[in-house]
Formats: sequence, C-alpha cells, structure tokens
Amino acid sequence: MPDTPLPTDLDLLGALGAVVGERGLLTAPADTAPYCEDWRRLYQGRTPAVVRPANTAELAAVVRLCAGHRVPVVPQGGNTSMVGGATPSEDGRQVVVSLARMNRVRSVDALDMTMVAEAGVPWRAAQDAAAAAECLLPLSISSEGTAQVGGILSANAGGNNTLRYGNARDLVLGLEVVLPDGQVWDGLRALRKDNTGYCLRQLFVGAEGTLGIITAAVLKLAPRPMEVEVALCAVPSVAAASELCRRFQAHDPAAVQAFEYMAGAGMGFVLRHIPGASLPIGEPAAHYALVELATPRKGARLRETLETVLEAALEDGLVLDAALAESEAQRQAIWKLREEHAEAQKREGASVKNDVSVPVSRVPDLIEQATAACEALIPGVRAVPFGHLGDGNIHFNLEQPEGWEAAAFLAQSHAIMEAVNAVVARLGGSFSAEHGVGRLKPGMMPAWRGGAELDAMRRIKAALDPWGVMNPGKVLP
Ligand code: 2HG
Ligand code: ZN
Repeated sequence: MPDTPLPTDLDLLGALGAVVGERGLLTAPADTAPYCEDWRRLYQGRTPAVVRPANTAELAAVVRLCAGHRVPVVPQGGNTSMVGGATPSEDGRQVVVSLARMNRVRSVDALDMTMVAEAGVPWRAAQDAAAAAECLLPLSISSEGTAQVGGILSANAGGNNTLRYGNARDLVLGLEVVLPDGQVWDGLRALRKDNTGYCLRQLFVGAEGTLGIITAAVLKLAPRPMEVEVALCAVPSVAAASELCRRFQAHDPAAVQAFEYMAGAGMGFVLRHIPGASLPIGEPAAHYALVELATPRKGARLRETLETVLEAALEDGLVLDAALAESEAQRQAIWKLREEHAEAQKREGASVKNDVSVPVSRVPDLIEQATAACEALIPGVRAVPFGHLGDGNIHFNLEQPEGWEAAAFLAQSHAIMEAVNAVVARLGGSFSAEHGVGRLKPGMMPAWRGGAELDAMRRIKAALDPWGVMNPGKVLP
C-alpha cells in the first residue's frame, strides 16, 4: 500500500473534477468553510475539497478515486449532527462528500406503502412527498427541515415518534450503498419479508458513514393520521409526567404518537430567545409534558380520550394546567416550543449535551440523580433536561452557570459527561440514544461496548474498509 499522499495532490483533485464537473467540486476556502464546521460549532475542520456528485455512478467513481489515493472521505448530508459525525478533521487531509445534489424522490407507492428517496432529499421534503400520496413518513426530528435521508439513516436518528414507529432503522426496507472500494450495492428491495443471509442494510444504518455511503433508500410508510390532538401540560414533577404518559398509553395504547418532557429552564430559554414563542398556559411551571395523540381511524374521537385522561389527571394533581390545541396553527405553536429547545439553548450560551436513554420507567430517577450529580460537581450549573420521555431518551443538557465564561464551562465537559454517564450506567441505560457516536464519543466506546462487541465492530470495519478511508475518527476509537 503506498504512503498516504496529500489530498491537495493535483492529480486527485483534477480527477475528481473530471468526474463531477465544475459544479460538483468546491475548493475555495470560502466555499468549503460551511462544510467544515458542525452545527454545535464544536469542531472546525479543514478540507482540500468538497465533492458534490450528481448521482450514484459519480459518487462511486469519487470513492474509488479517493480510496485509490488512500484519501479519507467524509460523507455529509444536512450537517446537523450533534456529535460531529460529518465534520472533517483539522489536518486538512479529508475530502468531504456532500450528498445534497442527489435529492430526488424516485417514487412513492401508496399501495405498497413505500417510497424510494435519494440520500440528499431533506427529510421534510420526503415527508411532503409521502403526504402528497396520502401516506405518512413517520420519523420526526427537530432538524428535519435540514437533515437529509442519508444522514438520518446513517445516524439511525430517533426523534419524537419512536414510541410508536421505532427509529430510522425500523423504517428501512432496502438500501443502495457505495462501498469503500467504490462498488455499488443495489439493495433497493421493497420487501416486507426477505430472509436471505445477513441483514446487510442494517449494518449501514447507524454506522455513521464508516462502512460506506448510503445513496438511496426504500422507506416504509404508514397510514396518514385522520385525527390528531395535541396538548401542552404543566405538571408538578417528572414522575407526574411519567405517570401521565402511562395513563394515556393504558387508555388507548394505539393512540399515543409522541410524549415529550421539558424542564421549566429549557422552556424559559425558548420563550426568551425564539421569536413568536409564547406559553399557551397561565403560569410558567417547573415541568411540562407535551402529548400528541393520532390515529388513522376515522371517528376515533381522540379529543374525548385527551379530555378524559387530562380531567382525571387534573383531579389527581398529576396535571396543574393544560392547553389543548384547537387548530393546526395552535398545534404547530405548541410543537414549536419543544422543537426550538436546541436552538434556544444554543442562543442562551455554552452547553454540554448528554443524549442518553434509560428504561422508560427510570426516567424520573435519571433526571433526579443526574441533576444532583451535576449540581454537586458545578454549583450553579443549570440542568436543562428535555426530550422523548415516552421512549426513555432524555437530552440531559447542562447550561453554563450565570456569570461563567463559556470556555471555563466547556473545560468541564468531560467531567460533566462522566457524572451523567455514571448515573445512566447505574440505571441500565446508554451513553448515546439517538445522536450517535460521531467524533465526540468514540472514547466512550471501550467502556460501554468493549470486549466482544467492539471487537466484532472492528472486524466488520476492517473487512469492508481495510484502508480506513470511510469517515475515519468517527464511531470507533
Ligand atoms: C431534539 O430532540 C434533538 O430536539 C436535539 O435531538 C437535542 O439539543 C439537543 O440536545
Ligand atoms: Zn432528540
């Protein structure tokens, strides 16, 4: 194997340009800069080129060229990773491959309830295409306007509807993938049953681009909801929110589409920083729950379900106040309070994120114990837990104490993550629920996934990418 040449190698850039054309190759620093920084601004990488292929054949040629020169490739979709999963390294040796031009919805089949979408389709555009065929593409995340199909699948994103439809991996029937040697695997099969050896597609979902580049997918659709009800509730405690979720699920197990928790602190940031955000209930509270009920059945009377469960909860002191959406505009306004949490927290100042999960029943313990651990570590730190209570995934985020410098707070990131992870481990949880491992957390893998599990992952990586050219520095330590 030859020594790794510098990717500024004119031969390589020229050859890449010959494959993708002028429109497909960015080399000026001003043009490549947006691809080198992650959404959280944790990493400022450098790259000699951003390659933007127009189709799978071009992408395969690009990967073949880069692999031939032993030049690492960093696939990038909407660049919304929370763990630096799509950011190149600082050494300026990694070529970024943007999927943005591969943005066609190839087909929607309302009979088979499937769609075929290319990697660069923004998730919301895929949702809209499904809706136009009177179907639902279920997964919903805060960044869906920007995040793309390929990135969502590569990261195995979760989001707000996991409790009902599962994570990204549960929506994938088939994939097309460019392998590290430039071969194209056409696995775009739209089959509900296909028991033919190892389930290859699931290897690439959640691999964060370390095993190959997803170029297109067959996605499973669901029946479109005929009734949707949304309420925002002020609740006295996390335990009350948890019990409220349980009651909704007991009342109508098929109706709960999302159940989200928000601490008062995070809601305060949204109200302060997000234009147009306003609280639809009288008094600010220390804890909130957002419930969405939905059904594809006509005449299911979800409004009655919502009111029945909430009235009993109000009587029992589980709910202090509630606002029920009376229109689509109100439904969106309530969801905005939840969806803007990440943006509002960014505007408030420096934060340390812990995207963790525990068994659903242990969420109150997680929030109580992790809050105590962080406050003991850094007096004055502001705990901002929020997220997907219904599936056990809480974003246990910490905001810098008032009056602290951002840098001084961020210097404590490692200690904070360790303190939270110690609680998560005690409760039988995971150190990364839905954001993945990326560049931020490979160091945690040996402690959490070491031994046979990490060993098998390393061997899979070595088998598919013996040159280590696919998104190196991500996932595996
Ligand atoms: C969400 O649920 C996202 O809004 C972002 O996963 C979470 O900012 C975060 O920590
Ligand atoms: Zn989330």
